Amino acid sequence: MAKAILALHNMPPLGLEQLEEQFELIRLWQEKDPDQMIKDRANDIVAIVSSYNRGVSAKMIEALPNLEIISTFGVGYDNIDVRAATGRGVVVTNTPDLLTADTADTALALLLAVSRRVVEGDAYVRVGKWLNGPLPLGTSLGGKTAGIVGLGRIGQAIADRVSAFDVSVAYHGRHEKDVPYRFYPQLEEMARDVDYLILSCAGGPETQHIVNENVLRALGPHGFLVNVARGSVVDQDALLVALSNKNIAGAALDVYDNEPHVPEALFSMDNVVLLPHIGSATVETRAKMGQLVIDNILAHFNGEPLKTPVAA
Ligand code: 8YV
Repeated sequence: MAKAILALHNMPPLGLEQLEEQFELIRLWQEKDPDQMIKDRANDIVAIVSSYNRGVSAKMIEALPNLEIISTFGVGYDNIDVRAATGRGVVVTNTPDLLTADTADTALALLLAVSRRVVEGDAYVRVGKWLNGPLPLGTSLGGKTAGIVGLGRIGQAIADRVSAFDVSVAYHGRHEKDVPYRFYPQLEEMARDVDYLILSCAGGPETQHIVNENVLRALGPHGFLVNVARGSVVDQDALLVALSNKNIAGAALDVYDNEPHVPEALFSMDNVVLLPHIGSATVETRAKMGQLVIDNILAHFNGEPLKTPVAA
């Protein structure tokens, strides 16, 4: 049996070539008929390389009888059916830690951009509006409070960074932690008390639409939403209504419901900043993430301990 790796996604800047030393590589995005390719090679596929926008369903796992490992290019694995994988004895690995700093930096970039009208200001200069008068005033960060949803590794790194800007931190999550920040068991209550609601929690059914109409109303007309987590955490329709009615001050988003599709209604709003899911998108970090994806696969087939298995 030929041992093949099914890559659902490329991993720039590193690429997948190292895997070709030991395995045949199926680059699915280059295939004319991806479904047929998977059917034809079902018995040969022993590993999958996935990513946040190319997930692995129970159906796919079931269709690949010799699958042993799913190695995902990212920290989030909400689009992988880990239960189905574990049930079949398939191991799942991800790339935690490496992308913590870059993703927290992205949250800070969004926070600053939306508060100080950075993107709007850039356009203002380019199109010559400055000649007619100054940009409307922005909002200070200092002295404000940020409520972080999900104080995991990325959330903690965001807390460290906003603290340096003299922003107080509160957090909401499943458990209270041993940290010097106020814990809110109720998200709506936290939203009422903070100026910035920053989302850095995992996606998946537990956090689906936890930022709903009530939470946005509680955040209020002076509150900003920053999302570097998953689009699924926010009820996107409720967000569109809150933004267009100015029920919240603004939103800065890196992630959306149906990426790369972004609701067009957002394009014309000057109180939003939109990024194309670039939380971890730096040359340095993506190279390290790619290497870890490869190292996990090689460790598995060499009978060595996995570097970063996800908890089943
Ligand atoms: C992606 C992410 O992994 O880590 C995650 O969960 O969402 C991102 O960092 C990255 O865009 C590569 O697929």
